[in-house]
Amino acid sequence: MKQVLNAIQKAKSTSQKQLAVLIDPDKIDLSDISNFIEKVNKAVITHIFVGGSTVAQGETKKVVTEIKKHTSLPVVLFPGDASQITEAADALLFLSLLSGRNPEYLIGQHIRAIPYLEKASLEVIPTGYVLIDGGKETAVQKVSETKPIPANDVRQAVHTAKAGELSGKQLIYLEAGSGARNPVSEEVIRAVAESITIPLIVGGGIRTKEALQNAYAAGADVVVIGTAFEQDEAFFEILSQKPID
Ligand code: 1GP
Repeated sequence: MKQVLNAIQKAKSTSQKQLAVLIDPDKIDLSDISNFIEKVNKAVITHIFVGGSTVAQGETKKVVTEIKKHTSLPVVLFPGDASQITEAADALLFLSLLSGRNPEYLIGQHIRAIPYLEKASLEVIPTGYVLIDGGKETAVQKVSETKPIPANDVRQAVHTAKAGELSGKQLIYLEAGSGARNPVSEEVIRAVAESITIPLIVGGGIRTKEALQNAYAAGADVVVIGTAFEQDEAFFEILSQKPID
């Protein structure tokens, strides 16, 4: 049963916008998780994504297990590599870095993931991951040794996302990179959203309610925010003041 994917597809079909908080296991203390998740539960958040570019072996499982003690929200792995896969989560974004030309992140890590997946009953969601230049070199770039699509190359972004859909991806994740100086532009989001029929996730550098609403208005179905919550937990309250349009 593809429960997490089905729920995202259903939300898209009824124009309900979704919001994921990204937790990087390397940046959160286990002892802070219950407090953090309490705020997540009160905010307008629909998913908890867990992952990072480089996470120590075993840390993701500990963090996911702790998160699950405090929430009923779906916990979705957003892993930088196969070693972050744990069946403690509900689903896995099985990411192919389509903007890059490094075979390790197009298929290599996927093959390495199989021994972990054979042991787990995780929902696996084929996801096309498209990195757009966010104005500074990001961890994804460094780790994957790939270049992002230039921020103004709308055509390349659209063609990459469309190729992902046609090759069977169930989601497209447009990413400016964690802590990006500039989020993905509304022009790129709009053009990509209009060219695909599968749900569109957008993340990287979104730090204000306005930027969040702009991403939704341009066609993002799910927005992912990590840094803004890490740096200022008051952001939860800002988002909770009024329902998201
Ligand atoms: C990173 O898209 C996510 O993969 C979230 O980015 O940390 O900049 O919010 P931020």
